[in-house]
Amino acid sequence: MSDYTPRPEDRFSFGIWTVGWQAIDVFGPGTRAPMPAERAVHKLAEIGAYGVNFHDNDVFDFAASAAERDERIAAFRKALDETGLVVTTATTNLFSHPIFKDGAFTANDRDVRRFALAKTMRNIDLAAELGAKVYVAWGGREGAESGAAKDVRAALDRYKEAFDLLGSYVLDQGYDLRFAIEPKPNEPRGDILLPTVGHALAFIDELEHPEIVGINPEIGHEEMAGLNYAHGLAQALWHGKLFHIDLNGQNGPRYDQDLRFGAGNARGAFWVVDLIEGSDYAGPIHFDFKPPRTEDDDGVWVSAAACMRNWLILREKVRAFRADPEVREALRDARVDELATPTLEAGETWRSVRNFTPDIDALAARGMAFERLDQLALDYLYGVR
Ligand SMILES: [Mn+2]
Repeated sequence: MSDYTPRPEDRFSFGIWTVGWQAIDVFGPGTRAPMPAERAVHKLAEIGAYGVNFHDNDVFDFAASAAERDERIAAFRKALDETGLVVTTATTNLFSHPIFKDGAFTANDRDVRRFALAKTMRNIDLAAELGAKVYVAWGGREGAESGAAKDVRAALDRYKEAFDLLGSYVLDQGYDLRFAIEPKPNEPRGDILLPTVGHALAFIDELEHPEIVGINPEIGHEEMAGLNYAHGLAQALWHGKLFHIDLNGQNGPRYDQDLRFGAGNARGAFWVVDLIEGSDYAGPIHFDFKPPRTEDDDGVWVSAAACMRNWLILREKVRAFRADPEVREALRDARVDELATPTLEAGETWRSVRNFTPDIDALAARGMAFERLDQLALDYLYGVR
């Protein structure tokens, strides 16, 4: 029997808001009691997590007085000290309060934008103090439901202005902190700005401090747009921009399901683990899921533990897949390694291939043997190999 016990070296982390979600949705009130951040920290430590990620308002209320804020942060910090859990990541809630109904950094109202920057800088101070290395920016309210209401090019100017300012702030303060933009196509806004990995990567190139801005792709968000999450991760790695990951489960293009990791698109999850295992990604293995509304407190911890368990199960499977001699042979037959060979020899130019004529009929007739390779992966995933 395999051992799927999570260990600190697995670097599993959870958002405080995931297990703390009261399951309030658009059709009804919460089904679970509010959970103070310190309880989430203690319970996450019990089930084997290594780190946590928090929004400012996961720890203290939006309307908290200075004294209440200090008291809530002290309780959070005490729980971190007692458990040894690491704060890997932090972020700002720029979406719940009605002031952010038209967005934060790209709200038409200038005072809202200025307040959003202030709120973010205050929480960056706390993030740095608690040792976070990544600061996530999910712009869920940055967008529109209608055409004329949002000048998208002006909104992108303001979005850039915000990241340029926040980048300067982090550098001026000497914080060891990098930003990770989290793309999402829609929900809560009808259309969100920076909707996919590709949009975000192109945006980062336009910033003043692009070296400290990367991305935080989420499985559900990419799959809502019908995209291949593992391919998005691979491109982010190729650009040197995979600063963080948000793992969960999703069943194709529909509302954001936030299922536990490994539920939803299981085949996609297999390739995600395979990619990360074979990469130099060294950040947290972070879960951003929501225990379904059907679950009580026990169910919350069952689903959180299952995120880690499913990662470890899939990790065992992808390692066995990669070590299998028959897989290695199938990879060769599929000529996967040949893609790593540059198309031109050293010293060759376009002149070398301008008149290149291969045996066209032979190449056209040659099978690629991809199905055998893919079935070997499915045999591992389905547990028969
Ligand atoms: Mn989500």
